[in-house]
Amino acid sequence: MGYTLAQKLISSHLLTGEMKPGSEIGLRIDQTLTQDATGTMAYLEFEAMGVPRVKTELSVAYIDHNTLQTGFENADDHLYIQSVCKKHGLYFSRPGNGICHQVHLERFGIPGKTLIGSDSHTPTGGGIGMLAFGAGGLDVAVAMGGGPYYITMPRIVFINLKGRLQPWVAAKDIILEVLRIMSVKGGVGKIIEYGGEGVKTLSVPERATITNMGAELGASTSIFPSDDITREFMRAQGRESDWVELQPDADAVYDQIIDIDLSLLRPLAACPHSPDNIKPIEELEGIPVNQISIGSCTNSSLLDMLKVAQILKGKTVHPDVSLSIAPGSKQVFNMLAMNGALAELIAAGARILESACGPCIGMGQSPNSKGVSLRTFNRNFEGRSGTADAQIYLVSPETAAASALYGVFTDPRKLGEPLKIDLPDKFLINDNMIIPPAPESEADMVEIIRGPNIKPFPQTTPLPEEIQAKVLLKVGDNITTDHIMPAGAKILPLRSNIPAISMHCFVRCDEEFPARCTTEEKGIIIGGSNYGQGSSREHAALAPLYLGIKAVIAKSFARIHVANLINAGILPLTFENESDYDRVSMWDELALPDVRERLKKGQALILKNQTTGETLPLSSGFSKRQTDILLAGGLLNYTKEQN
Ligand code: MIC
Ligand code: SF4
Repeated sequence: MGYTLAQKLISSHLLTGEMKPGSEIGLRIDQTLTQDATGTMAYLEFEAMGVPRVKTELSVAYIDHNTLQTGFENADDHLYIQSVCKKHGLYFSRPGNGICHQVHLERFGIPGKTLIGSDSHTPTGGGIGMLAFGAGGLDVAVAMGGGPYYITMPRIVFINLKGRLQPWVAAKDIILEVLRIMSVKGGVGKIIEYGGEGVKTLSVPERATITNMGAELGASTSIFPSDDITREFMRAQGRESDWVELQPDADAVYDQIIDIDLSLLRPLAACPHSPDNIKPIEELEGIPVNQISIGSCTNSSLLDMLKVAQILKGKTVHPDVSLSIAPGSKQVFNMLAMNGALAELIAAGARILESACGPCIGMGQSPNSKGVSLRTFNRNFEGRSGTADAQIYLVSPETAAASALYGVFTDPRKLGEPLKIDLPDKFLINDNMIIPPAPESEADMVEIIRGPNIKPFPQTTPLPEEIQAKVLLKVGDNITTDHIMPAGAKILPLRSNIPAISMHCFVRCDEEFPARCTTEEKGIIIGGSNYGQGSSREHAALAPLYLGIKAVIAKSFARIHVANLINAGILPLTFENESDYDRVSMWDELALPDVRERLKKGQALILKNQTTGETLPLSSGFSKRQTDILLAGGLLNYTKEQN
């Protein structure tokens, strides 16, 4: 029986475990990336491990999230990360150089290599055939130190693309269709592999839009084969020598096959407030639009920007619409400037933003009250834009640009003549905003610059014999990390300061939560299904840790978040019977008797609800390694114990 493409890459990087779905495997990691909002913590953790030089083939730190400098905090973080890179052997991508995933694809990604990044959209690299995972900062720190990255061996879904897209239908519409079919939970425990004749009709930036937004399926990662189109892209980036061909075996066996006929797709939108709430644009046509934002790691390639420029050329943005555009990288920005497309965007009235995440993470451009905002981004969770009652829709650049002209939801197909865009044979290559590390011989002389906002990683203690605590919060299904640890211009600058950022934990669901935790000193959170979907931010585990949360008991968890909870030493437990969720209420006094002993012996855990007198069975299903991490009180303690 042959291997699928993902299985091939897993097998060539397998350090521990068996490739049996559901069992834990450890992978050798070739490359890592971080961004600044998760990076400071990751590097504090890396420093705490005491490894002098990164042991990966390549590690890069990007500055793209916290580029709005309304105080000293973000700029201090940038300097801290820059000095860490210099000393410990990483490349540093300066603010202004672009969004991590876009720049990594352009300048560093290599087909067939493994990549983990402290950002959930790291699977963008799957667009050129990388096996790329989003991970918590601590997992990235361990990988930089040469340690394996552990995941549960996923099942493999094959998405068989047939035919070719009709004019005005985009790669974004393909991934929105996949989200419609599978939902935000549908990818959990799975790798999504794309193949079929239709793949040959998709360029690398289009493939990367699709793998990027696979994160919204909850998938472990997504991947495309590496073929002649990949080769052309690598050649145009001056990196053809890094290209290798990668295809699945002809007799590969998949766990699930989904057929999508590209020629039948229409322009789609993800409606508020979930990326899987999909409707065709035809059904939304005519709804007035207040704001449009084009950019983010999903849709900010040169191809996307050139499409938008062609649509806006010689026209003016509708008077009721504010249109902002952020090119994904300095390369894209510079090429737009050189070929005149930037002038067209400016002339049409677009508000040009720097090459960064910007509005996607609530760093500016929050919509007006109850505003309707169309965005080419990947997440439309409630409140993420910075405006609590805004209505955010996720659409293709074509739909965004067409709607910008008419001021209402507009099906781009009505714009007539198809767009014609040729990607260049050669991209503009100028890596002057990427700073290489100091030579190893000079590393000792480099001083780490630590601003006053940078506070150490919170202390953890080994798991006690028994946990007794009250329910301090009960939430429903699909809680995102944006609920748990909101981002945005006010809160993001506190990413290096866990005590301060903790005071914003869960405030979007319950303003009193941090104060309640401070008074009670310890507590338990009850969650519904898919708890912790979305971002890889480990702050969604570290803030609860700081606030004294000992366990989260939910119907089910999202992949990266559950790993972050374990790494922080917080027990992520699931109800054996989902309906038992209803048997626990806010303020109930709960106990996890003999939890340490039971975990150690691999026995089932039970939950005693002392308020109702009921005993409820729990499932945990931890691997031996995860158990040891929890017993030690988190991955840092565990790693120190191992050394
Ligand atoms: C996001 O899109 O939510 C982020 C901001 O890029 C996060 C990382 C973070 O919270 O810093 C992600 O997707 O992992
Ligand atoms: Fe940045 Fe948005 Fe991409 Fe996250 S999803 S990395 S915030 S552009």
